Amino acid sequence: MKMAPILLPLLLAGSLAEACEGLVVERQWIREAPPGARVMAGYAELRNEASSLLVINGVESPGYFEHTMIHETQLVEGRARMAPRETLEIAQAATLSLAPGGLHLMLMQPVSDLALGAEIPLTLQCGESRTEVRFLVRASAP
Ligand SMILES: [Cu+2]
Repeated sequence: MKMAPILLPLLLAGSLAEACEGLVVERQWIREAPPGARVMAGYAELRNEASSLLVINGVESPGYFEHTMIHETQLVEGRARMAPRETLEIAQAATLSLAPGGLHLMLMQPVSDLALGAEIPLTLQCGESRTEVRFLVRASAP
């Protein structure tokens, strides 16, 4: 195992940030988009199993999307509009749904077209903590 001394520092560097305490992500998916699409959206069920409020304050997907944000779709005078959200707050033992027509992860400027069935890593940020989850590219909700 001559490679071990080289690989070990890389593995340690990648795991320096602790995972978001109590965060459980389920049914996560990214809606398939036509080739050349500049904007995609990610959805999931976020559950807080910690004993305190969980605050998510960012999302990123380096290598897959140039720019990512938390968004909320709201009906304003009968029209759907998207607005950025700084944080998602999830009460103890609560589940927050990111779903079409509501809260979502706005995934902009994909580095390349994402094929149906691809698994894309997204990192959710909770203060200094980070949880990486692989989102499946699907045509519709799981
Ligand atoms: Cu959006």
